Amino acid sequence: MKIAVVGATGLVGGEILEVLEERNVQFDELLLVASARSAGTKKTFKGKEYTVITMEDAVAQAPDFAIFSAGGSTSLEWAPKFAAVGTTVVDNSSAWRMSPDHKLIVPEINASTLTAEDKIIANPNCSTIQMVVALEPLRKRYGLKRIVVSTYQSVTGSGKAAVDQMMNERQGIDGPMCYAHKIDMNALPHIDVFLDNGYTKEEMKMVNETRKIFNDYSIGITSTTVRIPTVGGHSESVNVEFKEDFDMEEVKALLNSAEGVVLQDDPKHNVYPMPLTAHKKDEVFVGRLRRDESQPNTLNLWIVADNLRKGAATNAVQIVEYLQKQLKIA
Ligand code: 2RA
Repeated sequence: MKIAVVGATGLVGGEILEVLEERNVQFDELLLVASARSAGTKKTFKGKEYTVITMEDAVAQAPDFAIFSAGGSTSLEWAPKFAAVGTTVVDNSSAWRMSPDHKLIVPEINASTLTAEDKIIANPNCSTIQMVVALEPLRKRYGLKRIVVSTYQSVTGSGKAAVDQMMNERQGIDGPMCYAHKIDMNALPHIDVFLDNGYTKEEMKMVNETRKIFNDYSIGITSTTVRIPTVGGHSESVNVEFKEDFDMEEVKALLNSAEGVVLQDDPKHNVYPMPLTAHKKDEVFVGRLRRDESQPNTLNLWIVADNLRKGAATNAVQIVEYLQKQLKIA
């Protein structure tokens, strides 16, 4: 099996390599791919040195899989070229997520919809993935009526330069700005660009992607996404109204047994999910469960996951694992 990591020199690219190693994904050949500017640089993987190659060279080698984290415009241009030589592409950008002809996959929820004909598969936005993984067992049991979500998103979601800005500010160093404002000691209710409806693209991704993944366009969803000066993971406060009432002990049992979910809910002993404890982990962590006493059938929960892991690299690698194991691709 030949696999390409496209955008291998970026934060998510590096995380993809870590996940491939940790999960011992078997392959015969690994291609590290980046822009012409980065081609020729060296990266070490599992003790072996690799030379980063260009997109053209990677397509010519027709890998079985290509995991992309290289931005939407690169994906729009190059994913079809890889697919044309038989490569199955798993793309982390937003380029294909809302395309009616492409699937938006979270393995715990809808991997079973995949077929060998799917050559460009979209990985959802990080903030969407962790929310739908946590809600899936509750959706199946109680039905979803409405979701109100507020996020507290790690700076790593914007990439290495944003982390550098935060650390420079923390050390009192003037440096390049990735955000409209200082990020350290601050909270920015501004992730991606503002749209005509007053929401940001990030907020509308959570609305639109969630409905597509659950294949339920009746769910009411509203979102506020906020950047905070942390690394390690995104946190989300979710208020979810179900179609029917729920039993709290059953909710905890459903979450405890749900694939990819870890329940951390013991406030009396200061046990609840946090970015510091979710960092470099592949699961979605859920806690602070409490009934919303202001309206029936409604639950509050706190959801944390490493946005570079389950929010991007791990979810993409899990899709490749599913294709290999269930569909016997490569
Ligand atoms: C962010 N979800 O956190 C977006 C893209 N990774 O910046």
